[in-house]
Amino acid sequence: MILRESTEKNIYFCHMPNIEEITAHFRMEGVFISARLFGAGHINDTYLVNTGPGNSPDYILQRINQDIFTNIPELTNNILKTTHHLRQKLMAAAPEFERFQIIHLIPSNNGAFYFHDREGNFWRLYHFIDDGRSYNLFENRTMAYEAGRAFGLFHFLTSDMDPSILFVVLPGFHDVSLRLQKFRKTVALDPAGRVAAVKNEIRFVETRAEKMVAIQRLGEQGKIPLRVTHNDTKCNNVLFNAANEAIAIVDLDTIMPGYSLYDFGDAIRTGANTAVEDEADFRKAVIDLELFEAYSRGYLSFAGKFLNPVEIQHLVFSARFMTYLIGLRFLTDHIDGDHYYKTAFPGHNLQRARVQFNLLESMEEKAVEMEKIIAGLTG
Ligand code: ADP
Ligand code: GN1
Ligand code: MG
Repeated sequence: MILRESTEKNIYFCHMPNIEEITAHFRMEGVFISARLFGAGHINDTYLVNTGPGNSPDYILQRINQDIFTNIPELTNNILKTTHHLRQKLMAAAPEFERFQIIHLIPSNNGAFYFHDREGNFWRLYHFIDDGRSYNLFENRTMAYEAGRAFGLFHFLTSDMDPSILFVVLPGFHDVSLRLQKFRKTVALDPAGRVAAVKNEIRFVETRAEKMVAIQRLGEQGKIPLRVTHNDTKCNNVLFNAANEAIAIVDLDTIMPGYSLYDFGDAIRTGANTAVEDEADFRKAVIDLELFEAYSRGYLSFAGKFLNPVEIQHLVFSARFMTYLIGLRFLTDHIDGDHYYKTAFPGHNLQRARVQFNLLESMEEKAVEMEKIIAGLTG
């Protein structure tokens, strides 16, 4: 047993698998020296693998969460198709983009880009971006601007890709009607006996439910296009160098067809927020308009070139929508007994949901200012 290193809470325990044996199945340079748990993701098990001698590269090894991702060959194909496209486009782009790195998968010995072990686990290896750091909150406007540029560039470079060539890794991932159905079913079943204690949160969800289908409706009406989207644009999925420049986007599991608004909204939810996602005092979580302006400016410096007017009109709403949706998912998981997200203590998911709901309320209060900021940037 080892203690999981996490920037969130240092109290996740898990068994340390035999990393040396697993990495031997990949075409890795250098010789295995050591490995440790790494990062603060809620989904996969992530290890930093050090190799030797001397300057031989380090790697990120991940056990992909199979409870969530059930078709790993197709998921891997999505990553390969998209990273290949991004790399080709970046090579042809202006030299100022040279600092952007596209993470790449290391082939396994049999030529696949994952290794399926005897216990049925799927493993993959990425090269490690060693000058990249991730943050659970942006510390200044430069970082928010840079993250906005990184996701804007991602959308821009993939805007000529046909999203239908991608596999739908998680059907209905951002489908709020489905999420509400699951929520209501879970509330009715009350499997962990937690419903009575979260009546206020349930009311909070229900009073906003009807309005939240707006983006889905725009899609159904053909007013916004399906694009190649990342679908998990939270701030710790961007890596920064020491000069606070964004140098890579990670966590590519959820790349699939989606709406640009989902990616924009999810990034604002975490990147223009004054508190971490599981802040104990949820009142600290409010929208920071300066970070919002900076992210939007960075994003629109690329996305302004191809978003349609309806997408632009709904940018501010998308931040409220994604904050609602993720709050709803945290609350559902809490009521369900914590089966989806990794948790470090009882009530962790409820704490996360409350942070989202407080943040959403502050976005509702600041909606007019947020609209003015977008109007000023797109004017
Ligand atoms: P999860 O799906 O569990 O969030 P991620 O793929 O986001 O897993 O990985 C967890 C963390 O590991 C990221 O937030 C980032 O800090 C770090 N990370 C992931 N891939 C790389 C990489 N190739 N180079 C450097 N750091 C990485
Ligand atoms: C998960 O993998 P990670 O920790 O970056 C989740 C996202 C949520 C996020 C909330 C596949 O992201 O959808 O927005 O937690 N990823 C999946 O922190 O469910
Ligand atoms: Mg992640």
